[in-house]
Amino acid sequence: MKKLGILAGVAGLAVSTMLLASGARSADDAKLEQLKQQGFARVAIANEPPYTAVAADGKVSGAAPDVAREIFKRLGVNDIVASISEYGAMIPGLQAGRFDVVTAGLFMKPERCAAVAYSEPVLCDAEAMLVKKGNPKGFKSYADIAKDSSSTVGAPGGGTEEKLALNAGVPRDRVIVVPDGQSGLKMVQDGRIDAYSLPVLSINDLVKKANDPNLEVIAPVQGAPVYCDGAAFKKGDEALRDAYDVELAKMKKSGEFAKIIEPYGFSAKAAMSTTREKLCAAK
Ligand code: 6CS
Repeated sequence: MKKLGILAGVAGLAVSTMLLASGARSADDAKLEQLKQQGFARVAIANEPPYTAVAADGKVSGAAPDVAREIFKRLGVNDIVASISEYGAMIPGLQAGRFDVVTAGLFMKPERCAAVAYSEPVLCDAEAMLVKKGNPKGFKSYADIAKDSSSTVGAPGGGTEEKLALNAGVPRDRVIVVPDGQSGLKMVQDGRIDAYSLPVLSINDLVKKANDPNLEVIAPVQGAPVYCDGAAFKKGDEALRDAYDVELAKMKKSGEFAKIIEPYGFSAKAAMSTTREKLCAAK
């Protein structure tokens, strides 16, 4: 997997300036033209299957990058180059120009919708918790964890589950930031945290691969909404986002969208039954 240095950023800037001088219709068109010249779009991912995955040989897959790769191809951008990022660092990285787009299952929520330009919905999922077999502390919700002063829950830094646990009243020192799925799984197995929370499909993927009879999945987490992500573009790149949405809508209509995401366990119907407007307005 290639990481991009300052050079790519500087080259991108030079290309944009040249294209604007060449009469590209607007700065927005220049962005798509810049990506076409660059030959790839720099995407932020988390490496959390089935949303995003990086194989040992660096090959990037997962429902979010696969949809993005196909759409960018249709826009004339031949490939995507992925960088792994913590969820909490994705939006700052996008705003700093380190990525061209976040395609990682970054769920739409009002505060994120205010910070980026989301595409229409792509991947929807409920929340889950991984616990020891038998769910010894009887967790059904984040509030249950809050009520038990000896309990801890692990979640991604800057992620939705961390926010949900804190908002449910779990004190900061009992919400443990966990860098990735494998670490979260091990921490539950070793009893270092009482629960590890990720979206349902991510937890199910971890449990399937762990093949450990001493684990149990609580899904859905009571009181937690079903979220949907979208591709997240930098504010100012709305024309690129709109071009992306045109292709996404065509793929949803033709069935090609379902063909990409449903083998990963996602529902095309769920994404097609809601909109960015509704998700960004959700309380
Ligand atoms: O959007 C988020 O914050 C969450 N999305 C996924 C796919 N995994 C965990 C993360 O917290």
